[in-house]
Amino acid sequence: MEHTSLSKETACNVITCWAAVAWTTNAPLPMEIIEVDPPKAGEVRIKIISSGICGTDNHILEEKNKVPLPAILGHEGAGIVESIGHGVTTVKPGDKVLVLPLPECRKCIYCLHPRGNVCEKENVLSPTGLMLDGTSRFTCKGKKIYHLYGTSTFTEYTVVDEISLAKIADDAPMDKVCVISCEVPTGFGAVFNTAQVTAGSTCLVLGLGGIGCAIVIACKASGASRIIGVDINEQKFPRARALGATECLNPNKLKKPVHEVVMEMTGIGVDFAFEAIGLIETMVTALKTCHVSYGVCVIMGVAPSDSQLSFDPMVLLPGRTLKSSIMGDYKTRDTIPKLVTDYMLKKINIDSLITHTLPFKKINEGFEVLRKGNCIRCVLLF
Ligand code: PAD
Ligand code: ZN
Repeated sequence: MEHTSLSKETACNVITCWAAVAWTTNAPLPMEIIEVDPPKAGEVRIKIISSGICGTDNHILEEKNKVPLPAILGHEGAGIVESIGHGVTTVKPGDKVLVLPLPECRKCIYCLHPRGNVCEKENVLSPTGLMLDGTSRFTCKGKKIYHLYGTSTFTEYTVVDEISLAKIADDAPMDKVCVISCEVPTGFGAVFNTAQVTAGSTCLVLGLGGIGCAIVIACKASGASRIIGVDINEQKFPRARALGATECLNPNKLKKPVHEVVMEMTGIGVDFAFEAIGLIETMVTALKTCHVSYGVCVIMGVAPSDSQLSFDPMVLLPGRTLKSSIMGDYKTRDTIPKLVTDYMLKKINIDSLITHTLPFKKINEGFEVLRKGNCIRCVLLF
């Protein structure tokens, strides 16, 4: 038998449950009854307990980033293992887990490289929306529904490959730790791993949403003496200031372009600039705002599908560095459980990154408050 499990009532059976199905873009997500197949070999079925709404989910719904549809979105989730497929060894039913939008197979050349974190098993640049065996575990109204980045958390139950899961501590607070699936490692890793921000440095953070605010926290923890935050939505400023931003700018209220204003404010440009919006114009702004000789620009924002980044190469020639990373350069399965433990030991604070919680069925309200409100991260509770 291919499927083995300890959860006797539901294991081996198709589960019928509620999910928010993205049939199309630029429309609210309808709640639908879906069927979730049992996990096949190497797969795990999870009952989702909480899920964050990430800017990337919003980009997909606003059609900026293309993925196969209809799909169940959401990639930042905490849950409990309901059943496991044949050969799964690292988790068992009842375990608390985080889903990982970037898997770690620990066998491919990327995973075995000391710095590699983009496992070759997941095609991050062109997502298939399917499990590793090339099929889907979701159906709705007789139609196949795609997965998202091997995760899909806007559903009461999901199925993921074992390599896209991290077992976390049994006493982890499940209403909070979902943001350690994506928001926290992306922002913290951008600062600690990708940029390696130094004490006393000046940092610029473009975009003060979930990722930008996680970057602000990590810049402060690294000892940055000046952290300039930029956002067109001033409702984001109070939280960013509370987390460590020393100044906040609204580009729409400036008489000059942001890079000129920051050059004047600093005299020489910033040591580190982070783009956490996902627009090519602000990526170029981040690059031009760095110190001409030793400035480091890190792009975290996901640019619209098929867009092209263009700038005068002389901007780089004197020595500026342009970098980028996914999930903060962390090896996900190895590091994310440690971030959960660090949080539980109060070594890192993630509570201030969660500004809103809503019941799962109010997911569309969550997207609204992310788009227009003072939301840093909205966590859906199931
Ligand atoms: P978010 O929607 O919470 O934050 C984006 C912020 O940018 C909001 O506060 C907006 O008001 C602000 N903004 C929008 N346009 C502008 C503008 N023109 N100038 C200044 N500010 C603006 O999203 P998020 O923080 O969850 O995600 C931010 C980006 O990071 C987004 O592109 C997302 O796709 C990307 C991301 N990358 C990774 C990765 O691993 N690299 C992981 C997760 C998210
Ligand atoms: Zn994300």
